[in-house]
Amino acid sequence: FDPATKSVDPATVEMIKKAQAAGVETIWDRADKMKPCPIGAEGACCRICSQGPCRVPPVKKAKEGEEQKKQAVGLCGATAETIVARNFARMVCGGAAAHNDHSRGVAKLFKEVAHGKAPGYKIKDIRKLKQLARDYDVPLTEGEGDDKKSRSTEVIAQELADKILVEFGQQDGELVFAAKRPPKKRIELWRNLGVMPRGCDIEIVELMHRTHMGVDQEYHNILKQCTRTAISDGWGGSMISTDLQDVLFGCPVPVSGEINLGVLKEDHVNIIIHGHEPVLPEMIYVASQEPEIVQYAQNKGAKGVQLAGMCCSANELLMRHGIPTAGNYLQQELAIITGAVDAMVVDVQCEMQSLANVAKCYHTKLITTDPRARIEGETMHIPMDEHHAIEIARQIVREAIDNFPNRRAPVLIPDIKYPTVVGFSYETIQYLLGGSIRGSYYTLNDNIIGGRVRGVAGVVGCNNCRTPHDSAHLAMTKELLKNDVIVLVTGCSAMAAGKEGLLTPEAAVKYCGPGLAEVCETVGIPPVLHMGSCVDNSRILMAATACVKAGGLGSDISDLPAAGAAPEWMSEKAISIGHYFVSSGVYTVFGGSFPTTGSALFTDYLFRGLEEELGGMWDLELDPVLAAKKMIAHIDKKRAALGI
Ligand code: BF8
Ligand code: SF4
Repeated sequence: FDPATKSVDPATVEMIKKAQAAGVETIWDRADKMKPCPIGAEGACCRICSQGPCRVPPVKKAKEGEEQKKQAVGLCGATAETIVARNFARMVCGGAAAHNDHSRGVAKLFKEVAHGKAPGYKIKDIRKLKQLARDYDVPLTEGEGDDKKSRSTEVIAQELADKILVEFGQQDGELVFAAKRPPKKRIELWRNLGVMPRGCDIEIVELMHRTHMGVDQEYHNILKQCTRTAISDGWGGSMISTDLQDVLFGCPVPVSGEINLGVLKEDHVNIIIHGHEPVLPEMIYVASQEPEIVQYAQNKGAKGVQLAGMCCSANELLMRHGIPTAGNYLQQELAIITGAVDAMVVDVQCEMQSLANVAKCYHTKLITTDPRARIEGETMHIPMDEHHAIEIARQIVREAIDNFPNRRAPVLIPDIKYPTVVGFSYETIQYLLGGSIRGSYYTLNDNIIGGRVRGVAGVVGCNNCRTPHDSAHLAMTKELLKNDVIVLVTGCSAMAAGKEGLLTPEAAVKYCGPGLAEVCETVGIPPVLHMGSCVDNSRILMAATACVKAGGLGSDISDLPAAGAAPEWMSEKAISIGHYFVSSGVYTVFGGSFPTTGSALFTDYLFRGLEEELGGMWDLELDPVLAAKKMIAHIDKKRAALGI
């Protein structure tokens, strides 16, 4: 195959060529050989019991004179609707479980830090800690009258940690953020529909149960529990991780950085931090800067230690420390193929098993760090333990340094990187907008009402090797900008934007319509705002809520001139995220393929039926520019309803 057809990113194309020349297999080689099963791709294959797999692909309408074929059902009688809905539900489960389990780890670390049992970590953002304490009804003061005094940070954090940890295993009641943070109307809607989540784990377990053989076999009812589960992700686990990570590691503020494989340095020890949880990477960052470590690297002939991120760990490190990003999901094998990576450190999620093989072709040490995620053929496993995190981090960095003299393949680092300005947390946007009338998001609303900004779009999610790498993110984002729609990005989409130079204030003049360009220039922001990793999609929920609360744009998220998209999605997490956006009232369009097309009825329910219930709905559009146009049409529909 021609590498130029696989990506619009020149650094990626250059490295695929290098891989081909060296005979190293990458995901694109495998994709060429393996075509997806068409029945499975539509969600129309049930394999949840051993009487199957039962395949129930849609039947074509008979031509005149032909006999109409009957739609197949599973051996147990399960209809296409039930089978497709169950498969969709289990994707929501997988995605929500990934986020909520990540979150649990952060909450447990937070408790250890609060008790002073995790050396090296500390509570960095006291303001945000206090905000959380207010949400969870943890008092900030004690005593009465003249005896009233502030409680210590530690005491507040200890009580807060216990209250948050309870939410993971909570059996009934309501998740605090879901019941307190969204607009009032949304909270009432969820309560009336019976989809307010009770806890972070219970919704996933119940949905797994209900999609077991012979349980819930009515697709509306299955979807209802999907909604509850997805909300427990977006307004539960994901939001808890974002907030606690900010408390522990600092709430992001604007910071500049660089992105693409060109951030690797031939004369430095290069360490790629790949995965999702910032807990250990924060310590690796500290260790890599220690004078003894730098000296150790120099003793081995390197000029220093270069950390670079990959996937969502990259977003976490870039947003908080300006550590450069090597690339997004589809670039993970390619980073090793540069021949310059001395260690790739992985934890959980989105790590290809093929990394072990690629690493073997080079000198790279593939170091797994999470007992939940081992990779056959890994070079070594150094398990994270928050009580000894700094020592573990030092050990990892030393392993990389020790490996520097072992480089053997010719090193080729593409000379391609782009500057970025990132760090747009919900709080930072509020600060930058700065207006004092009715809360500062009113400044944004004012620009939307005045028409300079037509609307807001979230463009998020993965890369997918079935779509030319980054192409859909970029085509969609540029179409939105041209039409004065401001774009919020996270995950691999944010990195695609960064590599194209869209995360710079200069991009405003180059890509935006006149209204949006003027607003960005006045405020001094890029037209595409990097809000973080995939758990940080919760920041987008908070920004949307702030727009509603600032006034002038209706009374619920579903009233906003806003839309969401994941044009290159691939993971179950993306489905859970998509569904919590839909459940929060957002029109959400995916690209590539959609895993429910095996049932026209169920798909129609997701794409049209849900609008009436939730105010948000799903869509599928393969052409990213057309998808952007659909988002703009939705934005215009909402503007018309608001009379603006
Ligand atoms: O959580 S966008 S490919 S890296 S799943 Fe994975 Fe998708 Fe990238 Fe981050 Ni999110
Ligand atoms: Fe087939 Fe029903 Fe078993 Fe699914 S649950 S595999 S449809 S018999």
